[in-house]
Amino acid sequence: MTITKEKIYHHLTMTSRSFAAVIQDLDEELKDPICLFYLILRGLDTIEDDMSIDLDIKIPYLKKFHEIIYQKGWNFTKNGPNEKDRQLLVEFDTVIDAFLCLKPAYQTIIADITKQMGDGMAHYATAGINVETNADYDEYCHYVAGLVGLGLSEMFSACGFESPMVAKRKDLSNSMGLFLQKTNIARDFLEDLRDKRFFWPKEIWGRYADRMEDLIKPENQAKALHCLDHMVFNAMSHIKDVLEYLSMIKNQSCFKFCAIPQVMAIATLTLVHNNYKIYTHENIKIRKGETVWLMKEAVDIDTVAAIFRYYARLLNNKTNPLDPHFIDIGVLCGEIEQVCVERYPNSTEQLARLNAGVLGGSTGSTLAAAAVVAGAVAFSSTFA
Ligand code: D9A
Repeated sequence: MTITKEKIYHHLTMTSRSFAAVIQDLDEELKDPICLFYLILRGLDTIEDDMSIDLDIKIPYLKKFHEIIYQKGWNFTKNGPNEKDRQLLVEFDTVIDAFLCLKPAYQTIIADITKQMGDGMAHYATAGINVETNADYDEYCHYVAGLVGLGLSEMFSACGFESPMVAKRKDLSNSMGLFLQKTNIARDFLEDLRDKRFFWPKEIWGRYADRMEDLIKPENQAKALHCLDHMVFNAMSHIKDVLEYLSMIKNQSCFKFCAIPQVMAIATLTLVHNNYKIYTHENIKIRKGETVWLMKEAVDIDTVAAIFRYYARLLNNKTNPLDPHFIDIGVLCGEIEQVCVERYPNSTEQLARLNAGVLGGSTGSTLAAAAVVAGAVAFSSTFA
């Protein structure tokens, strides 16, 4: 048994860097179930992702994955040699052994979400990922990310750490996934374009270009930035739900587990906003020091609300006044500020502390201060 466990956490650290540490900080009751949920979803993803596997082979695996996780000894060697998490599937029998040791209640939640996600992926693999409208975009993100939020919420409520209301508010759980996924989709435009994966909805990019590929042409720079800011605006629509979800989470380890990815997302979205590098460079990431600062601060709802206010202000200041969504983004940022002041009044005091720390460099976050400078530079360049 302990041998299986070592293997599991080895796979976890191999597949994700910072998120592995966040999972390992969870209370004992949820650590293994959530680690295995993560690895199983990662396995499913690794089959879906691999364009070297023929569809007639791939689709049955996607549809049956929720049964495969109960089959002792199963593994998968059909991934191409360059697939990043190939080894996880080669040794998937170790994941299955550990999954079968979980309490049945957790097994059921994981299998149920895996079934729904596998069906969704099979559908998009067959029909092609054709994201026309904003509703299509929300639907796609629901299958690949919103369902994860739903499953985790069910686990939180099932173990009694959180109220049954957390599992009941599926709308809010869904938004937790959509905010993360949409931030990544905005950030990863170039990488996804290179891999011929088109996630941006035509309802948005169609206003700025005839073909999505045209966005990277230098002569279309202004339109491309307007389009990017529209994608940022679309992602921001989930922030109020995210804050409401986080305000329901009472268990300290669950709170940090949920809050850290969300504060990383708002920091990333702020970096992406009005940033032409999205179209010229892959791997746009927030600085390591900023990540460390966020992981340290995201401890309670008042501080998290302060972090959202902090980034909403930075983000708002980065909008080009000539951008078609200048006012829309301003209104959303104002609403975030308003909701926080109303529901989390102590966030004002936390915000003052964060600002003092960043400017004084006293939180050991000189890199966060650098982010302020970068924001100011980006702001001034909007007028250049
Ligand atoms: C999550 Cl079990 C994810 N996804 C994430 C990571 O956070 C969410 C995949 C599997 C699981 C959980 C997550 C965390 C906490 C609460 C959540 C939640 O809902 C209530 O999911 C919504 O991104 C992937 C999806 C977005 C598709 C769901 C965070 C993560 N961060 C990466 C950072 C990066 O740059 O990708 O994985 C990392 O640290 O490697």
